[in-house]
Order: sequence, then structure tokens, then C-alpha cells
Amino acid sequence: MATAAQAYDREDAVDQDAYERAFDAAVAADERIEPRDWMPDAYRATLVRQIAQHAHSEIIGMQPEANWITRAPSLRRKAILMAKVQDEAGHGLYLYSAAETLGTGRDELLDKLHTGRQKYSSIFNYPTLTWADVGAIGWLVDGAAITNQVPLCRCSYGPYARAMVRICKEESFHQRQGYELLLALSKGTPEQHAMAQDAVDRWWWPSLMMFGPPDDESAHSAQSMAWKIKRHSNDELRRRFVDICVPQAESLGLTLPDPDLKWNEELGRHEFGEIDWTEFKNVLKGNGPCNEQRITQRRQAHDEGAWVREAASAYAGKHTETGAARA
Ligand code: FAQ
Repeated sequence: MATAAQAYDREDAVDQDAYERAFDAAVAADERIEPRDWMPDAYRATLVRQIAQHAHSEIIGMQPEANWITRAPSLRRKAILMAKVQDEAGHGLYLYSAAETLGTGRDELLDKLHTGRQKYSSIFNYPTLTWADVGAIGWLVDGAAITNQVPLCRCSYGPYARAMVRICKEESFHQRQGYELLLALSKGTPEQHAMAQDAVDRWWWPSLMMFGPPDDESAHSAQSMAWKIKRHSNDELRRRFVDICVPQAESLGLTLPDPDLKWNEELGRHEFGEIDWTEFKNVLKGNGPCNEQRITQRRQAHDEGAWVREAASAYAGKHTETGAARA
């Protein structure tokens, strides 16, 4: 005869199977999984990993462009850049909130970022050497971000998908401001044109790396696509991005730094040169040009903001107490 514990285990297993079937059916039917729904532990862990990395990228990504706020060439450009950098902070906040719905606190995620246990996008470990880099980031980095993120609006996890809708609208605006900035430089003096070209030369390859390793080396793609977290593979999105950029570069009057870039009539898309995956791996290991600076500045900003967090919690606590006393 089965013991009570064995009977309980069996019942639990039956429930577990039913939950799993309901989850699989919801994913297959393109329904959204919501925070209170049952989900496999590995699905939850994958989402926390991706959403946290995404959130960290948004807030670390504020640094390269913020570097130019005090040196923007006009009041108009300064106001636009400040608004853009603030938008990136906002994106970080929506994404940390989305991660919190999975049961992981923001403090824990930030601690993992600060101690190198979670990643942020490789792209933000490159320096912004000239004003044209602000344009190149808008055009290429925000452009790559949109290409990658529009499909995430259809991600199977509701809070992440909904956060992405607003983020993508703002990223589209960012991409246009970068394009407009580069166009002004490209059509400006020969020095300005050369500065724009130099920025595109430096940002092109790192932007292609943003999409992640090639499909045959992407550890998570197959499972994430089966769960409909990711809708397309890394290489698919990278190719889409190249096809979008080529005509835009022509309109800008700038060239993309790839002698192997050419249209393939048969495939109906552009072919492009080999990406330096050794460089990508090195940046991920922490050896990019700015990895150390980015994390040091982030930790410092976090420490310097401690009093704001304390004041905000004290204020919230006071209001909760007042509300409780009134009730
Ligand atoms: N950098 O198996 P996969 C922005 C890691 S936001 C660093 O292919 P997955 C806005 C990957 O995490 C930019 N690490 O991984 C803005 C994994 O490591 P793990 C950020 C990378 O997750 C603009 C390992 O390699 N966007 O730009 C990178 O299926 C301007 C194996 O890779 C997002 O986060 C990389 N580039 O696919 C802000 C979008 N690529 O975790 C300011 C959401 C891969 O095992 C200014 N994320 N790795 O230790 C995604 O779509 C996916 O996570 C991918 C990677 C496509 C990034």
C-alpha cells in the first residue's frame, strides 16, 4: 500500500502534468502567460535572465551617450539627447518591473549586474569618441535594438511583451534622431562628413554583434523560440538588419565598412563579411575597451543614489502608515 507521502507525490505529479499541458497549449495557441499562471521553472529562469540582461543594457547604455550631453553642439541637440538618455532609464525601469513579476527583486538583479554575475549588451563597452557617435548609436544601435525587439512585442510572457510595445515606439524615435543627426553631418563640411563616416566605421561591426552569437553557437535560441520568447533566430534578425541598413546608408551618403557586402539576387538578401567573433567573446569576458569603466560608473551611481532610495522608502512608509491610521 502506498504511504501518504507517496500518494501525495503522485497527486502532485498529476497536477504538474496538467499544469504543464495547459502551459504548452497556451504557448501553442499564442496566448499570453501571465505572472500568476503556472510556468516551468526553466521558462521563468530564462525570462529573468533575458529581461534582466535587457534592463541592465538599457541603464548601462545611458553612459556612452550621456558622455556627450555637456558637449552637444546646440541647445536643440542637447535637449534631444537628454530626453533620449532619460527614455533609456525609463526602459530599464519597465523591464526591471517586468522581471519583478517573475519573483526576482530589483536589488538582487542590480547586485548581480554590479558583481558581474549578469550580462549587459556587448555594444555598450565601446567608447563614444566624437559627437558623430551619438548619431551612429541612434541609427545603428537603436536600429538593431528595434529589429531585435519588435518581435519581442509578441513574446509569450505578457508583462515583457507589453513593456516592449512602448519601448519600441520610443526606440523608433531614437533611431530617427540618430539618422537625422548623421545626415546633417554627412551633408555638412568635409570634416563633418569624415567624422560621420568614421563613427559608422567603428559602430557597424559591434552593432551586428548585438544580435548574439551565430545560430549554431546560440545556447538558448532553440528553447526560447519553442517557448515563443524569441520569435526569430539571431542570424535571421542580423540579416534583416543588414538589409534595412544598406539603402539607409546610401541615402545618408555613407559607406558600410564591409568590402564583402553585396546583394544576392538568388537569396533575395545581402551577403556580408565574417564577423570577428573573437572580439565579441573578449568583450563578453570583460575585456572590451570600456567594460571596467561602465561597471565602475554604474556602481558609483548606485552608491551615490542610496539616499534617494532611502528617502523614497521613508516617504512611501510614512504614507502607508498615514493611510493605515485613517482606515
Ligand atoms: N551582448 O544563446 P544566446 C538597446 C549572451 S538594448 C552580451 O544567443 P539569447 C537599447 C547571452 O546572454 C540592447 N551578451 O542568448 C539602447 C548568453 O549568455 P548567458 C539589449 C550576449 O538570450 C539603445 C550567451 O551570449 N537588447 O540597445 C549578447 O537567446 C541605445 C549565448 O547567447 C536586449 O537585451 C550580446 N550582444 O539571445 C539603450 C534584447 N548576445 O545568458 C541605450 C533582448 C548574446 O547564457 C542606447 N535580448 N549574449 O550567460 C535578446 O533578444 C537576447 O537575449 C539576445 C541573445 C538576442 C541578446
